[in-house]
Amino acid sequence: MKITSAKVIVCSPGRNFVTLKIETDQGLTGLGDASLNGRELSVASYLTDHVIPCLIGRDAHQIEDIWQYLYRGAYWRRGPVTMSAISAVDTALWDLKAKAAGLPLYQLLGGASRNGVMVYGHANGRDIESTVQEVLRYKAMGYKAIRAQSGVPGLEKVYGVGRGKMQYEPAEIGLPPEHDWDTGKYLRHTPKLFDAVRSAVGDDIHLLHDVHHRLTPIEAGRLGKDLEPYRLFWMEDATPAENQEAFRLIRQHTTTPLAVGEIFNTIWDCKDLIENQLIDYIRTTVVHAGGITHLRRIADLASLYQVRTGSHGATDLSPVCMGAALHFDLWVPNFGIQEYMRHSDETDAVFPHAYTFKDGFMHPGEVPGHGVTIDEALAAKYPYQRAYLPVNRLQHDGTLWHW
Ligand code: GCO
Ligand code: MG
Repeated sequence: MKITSAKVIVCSPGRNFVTLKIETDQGLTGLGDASLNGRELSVASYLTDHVIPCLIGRDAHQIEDIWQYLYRGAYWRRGPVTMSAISAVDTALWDLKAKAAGLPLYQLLGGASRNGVMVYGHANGRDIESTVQEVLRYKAMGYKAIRAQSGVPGLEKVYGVGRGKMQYEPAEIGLPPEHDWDTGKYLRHTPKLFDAVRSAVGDDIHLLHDVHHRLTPIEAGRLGKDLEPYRLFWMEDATPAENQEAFRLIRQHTTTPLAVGEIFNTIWDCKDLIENQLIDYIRTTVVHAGGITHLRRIADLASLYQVRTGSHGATDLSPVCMGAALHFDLWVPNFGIQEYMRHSDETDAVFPHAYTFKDGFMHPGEVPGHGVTIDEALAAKYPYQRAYLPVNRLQHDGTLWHW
């Protein structure tokens, strides 16, 4: 099965997405997600200018060799732009191989290890009361696991508190908006939030929280300790992870489970975290961590240390990534949970898909491939719009902080 052509489709049905479409001499096409929030055009250019010319004429079945060719062969390794591009190629090739076999992708990985994929949804509110109401609304929709984020008194905007009801979308059209941050206010508020949420929702629902890289290791240790009575499923991105050793300090202070990895793009970003058992969940995902081929390697390393998967699944990852991730999740032995932030109706219309949600679980469907397609004519009606994630500054003196 020879690759005859490939192209990049950039569209913005409510937000920007980059999609790679590969065509073969057998008439089959494969799709891969290459979306990188706020840096979309760099990945599009990397693919169009540097990757696609090297793909033409290759055997689409040689997924591993093409992966190594694009990773080792580039000489320059890793990084989100490169790895998102490699991910898109890898996802499209797995889609093609599964279509050629006439099987849903999870069957090629080794078949289903479970009946469905437990997902967590996002409940967020401006204050504790409205967040509690949102958590109850998600519970009523059937979710077994819910992430809770709330506005913090004295801060104008806080990560996780969205505009829409079902879609949290932090990127804004234009240049990066600026948010303010105060660690003390956040640390005083968050245990109160979970006290209220846990007593309203009962013991049977898994609760999650995203710190979004804002704390130092010792502050994260303190928050983890303060949240222990509420039995969180995980505390996410408690501190920036460039220094993997930083997590040792958090671990020494709390039994709240730790999740990290949505901005990682290779196994090297999480190797020490996993081998030293400093985390409980690894959040690397298909689109940013080298596709199915590389994610499988990360999950296998993690399985040696009882670290489970918890793939990133925000709305800035397209339905193509979501579909591929669900096939991966259905198979991967050390599955933990999958994030599921629903896409807007416009996005869903551009990317028809086979995956479904029922009672807190998702299933990728039985369509050959990963089960997600693109309506190119509709996509063309939504041209790219420049948009950026916010930046954060400390409230008391304006120092640029982690967003
Ligand atoms: C999450 C993430 C997202 C990111 C977003 C950035 O846990 O879902 O933290 O909300 O902020 O994906 O592009
Ligand atoms: Mg996160």
